[in-house]
Amino acid sequence: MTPLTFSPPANSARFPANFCWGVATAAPQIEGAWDEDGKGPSIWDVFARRPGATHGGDTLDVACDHYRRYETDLDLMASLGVKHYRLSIAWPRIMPTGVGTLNTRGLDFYSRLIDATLARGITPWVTMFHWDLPQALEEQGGWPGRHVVDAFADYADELVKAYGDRVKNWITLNEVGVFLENGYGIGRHAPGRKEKPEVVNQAFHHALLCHGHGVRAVRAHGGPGARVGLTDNSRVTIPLTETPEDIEAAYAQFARKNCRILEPIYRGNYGENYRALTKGWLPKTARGDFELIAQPTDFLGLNIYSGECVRRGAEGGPQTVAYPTNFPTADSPWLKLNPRSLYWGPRLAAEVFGVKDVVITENGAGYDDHPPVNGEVLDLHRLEYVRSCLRELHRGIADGAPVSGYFAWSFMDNFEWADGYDRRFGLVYTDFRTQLRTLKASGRWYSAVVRANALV
Ligand code: PNW
Repeated sequence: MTPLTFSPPANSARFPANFCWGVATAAPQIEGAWDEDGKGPSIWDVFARRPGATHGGDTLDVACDHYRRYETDLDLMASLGVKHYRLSIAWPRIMPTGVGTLNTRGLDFYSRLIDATLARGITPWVTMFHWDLPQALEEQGGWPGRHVVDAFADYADELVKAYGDRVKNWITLNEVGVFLENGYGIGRHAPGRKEKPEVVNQAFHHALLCHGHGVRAVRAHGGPGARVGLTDNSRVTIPLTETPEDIEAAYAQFARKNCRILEPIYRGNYGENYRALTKGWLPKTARGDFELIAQPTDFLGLNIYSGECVRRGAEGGPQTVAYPTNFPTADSPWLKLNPRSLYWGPRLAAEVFGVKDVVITENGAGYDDHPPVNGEVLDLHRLEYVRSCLRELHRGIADGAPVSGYFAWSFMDNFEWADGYDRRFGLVYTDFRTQLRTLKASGRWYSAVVRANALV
């Protein structure tokens, strides 16, 4: 038999020209140097010290020591061929108590980091807030209090004034739903509070206002070509069967499940779904709130790891179908391995809320990888899952989903919040004792995908 020829990549696996391939991290998860150069404590610095708050009592004190090692970390990133890097700025480095005097040494650090990124031909995408609220603001009531909004407005102005000449891609807040539900609802994340739903929903309103101020700040000081969006962990509702009935059910359920964030941002009000959820209760608002919240943005960032399955129920309405308890997950039990979420997430955002440009700002898988053997970490589980996710993302783009970029979470293993250093999401393995970095099999594969602009 004549041998088959294979000339990768197949056309069916190509991504659009100019597709943005990147990697993502967040300041509190990688930087360490928690009290250096004038940085104030964040709610996570304080929370992690509470007995039992994190796995093994892990703290953010050292993390990946990226504050000192950023040059070599960026060298490694550049060697992968990645051209976009999503990073976050630690508010308590810029304003140690959340308000007032700027900390010059903190400002200088990010100035050097941004320059070092650009010097390697990598475009920075900067998240203004990735969960590390200055502890001083928490002591005045935290997110449920409206003072956070004024503080954030000043902070956002200062960031865009300081870096807007070099940073053109801004993300206001990361995953409002996760940091508020976990931090103020169930108490699993900082600051560890368990408040009534009304208090949590009021905090949501304040976070939306902060998003609005982030957009306002970018429009005011961002200069030519500046773009801004929110990053949301929208609940992705996957039609159990891709038939008209189940797809319709998935659309209805998507609108309901995401009504606290996407309704006010894309429709400028708390609508029917919101009132149904809160049984008519509405947050305290002030004049002008919705003008601020619903300002047009340039893209929606979606962090997609998983999704829930929806079908048309017996009564004709949408029904979420629970996963069986033995449905496959990553080592993070919440991460049900359902790659179809990457097909449906962008489509639903576009078709239900009219989003014109979606950027996948995080996707990945948390596993307890084994330490390197002969310099290799063979994380085939992560590689295969992320590959399946990209296959579905590609199918979505082919069907018209407006997706312009994808960031892998995460560049390197880091502080995984309540799971501490136990749970790894990196394309690069971090030895937290020696700070040695080892590129995993998934990282080598991802680099090939980025270089080919195609699935390989
Ligand atoms: C995101 N869930 O968090 C965060 O943006 C990252 O900082 C984090 O490291 C990463 O995903 C991995 O966890 C999430 O329970 C935390 O569905 C929890 C959930 C989703 C995202």
